[in-house]
Amino acid sequence: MTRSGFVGLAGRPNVGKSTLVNSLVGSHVAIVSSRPQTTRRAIRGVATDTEKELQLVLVDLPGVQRPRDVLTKRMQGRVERELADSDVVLLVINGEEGVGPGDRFIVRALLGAGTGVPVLCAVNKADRLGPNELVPVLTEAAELAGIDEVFPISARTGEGLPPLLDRLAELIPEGPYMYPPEDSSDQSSELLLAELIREQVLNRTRQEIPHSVEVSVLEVEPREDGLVTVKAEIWAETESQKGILIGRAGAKIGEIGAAARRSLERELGSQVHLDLTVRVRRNWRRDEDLLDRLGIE
Ligand SMILES: Nc1nc2c(ncn2[C@@H]2O[C@H](COP(=O)(O)OP(=O)(O)OP(=O)(O)O)[C@@H](O)[C@H]2O)c(=O)[nH]1
Ligand SMILES: [Mg+2]
Repeated sequence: MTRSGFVGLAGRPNVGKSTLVNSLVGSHVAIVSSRPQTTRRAIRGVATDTEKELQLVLVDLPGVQRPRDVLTKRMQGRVERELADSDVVLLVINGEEGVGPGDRFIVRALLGAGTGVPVLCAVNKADRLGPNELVPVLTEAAELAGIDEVFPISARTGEGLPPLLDRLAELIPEGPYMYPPEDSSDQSSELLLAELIREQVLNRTRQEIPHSVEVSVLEVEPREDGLVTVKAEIWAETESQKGILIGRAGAKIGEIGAAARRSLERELGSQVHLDLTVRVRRNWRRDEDLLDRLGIE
């Protein structure tokens, strides 16, 4: 009998939830950056082990934060619904920073929701800590009310993942696979490509720019000679942000474009011609209809 179920990832921004999803799925399904609030949508990463007849559907979620605008309010609403619908919640903590008020807030919210969903805790970035630094964080995490089990892990190196996986597997109910075993995520190909482009923007911009940018893929066209043409827009909210994204004599957009093209080529396994334009879309973060169409709900 197969088992299949949802593992919801809860945690503050930047603790490594998306890195962990990629590591468990074994491919780059969720974008990662050193900027907080990288993830905007609930992305399902699918990890199927046909020998063990087990499918974990890892629900990567935006980091829990105080909403600032319609965009972040929607992101939080989605987090709450997804966590309530999970079979297991995995609270991810940044081991480098230890347990803080933000983590306590999330735990209280999880318990307060009264869903009865079991909550495990992963203390991430263990690769950055010596044993003397790790133990106190594990103890603090274990003392959080409602957390029974704590796993030290490194999403980056894969250290500590096997025992966590075994425990998750025990908590997943029997039932048919929810996704075909060969799938690695539920995203459309256009959305994944747009996210990969946004990842390169996040890696190369600072301050308010990462939060102000969205990417939309308009066209993906395989050509006869095997090359794939991808046409995409990078949205900024103001003319000045647009200027920064383009850079002096187009230097910044050139850099973003070159890195994004390499990333798309890895994903598509073919050569890519990437046609990028920067466009001002004022207040896209407040436009409810647009956010609906972007799948940020
Ligand atoms: N050293 C180390 N760095 C890590 C590890 N996991 C994640 N990181 C880094 O931490 C940063 C944030 O990682 P993400 O996976 O984007 O974090 P997130 O929790 O998904 O963040 P949001 O989407 O903003 O909520 C990136 O720079 C990662 O490379 C880890 O195990 N070790
Ligand atoms: Mg993320």
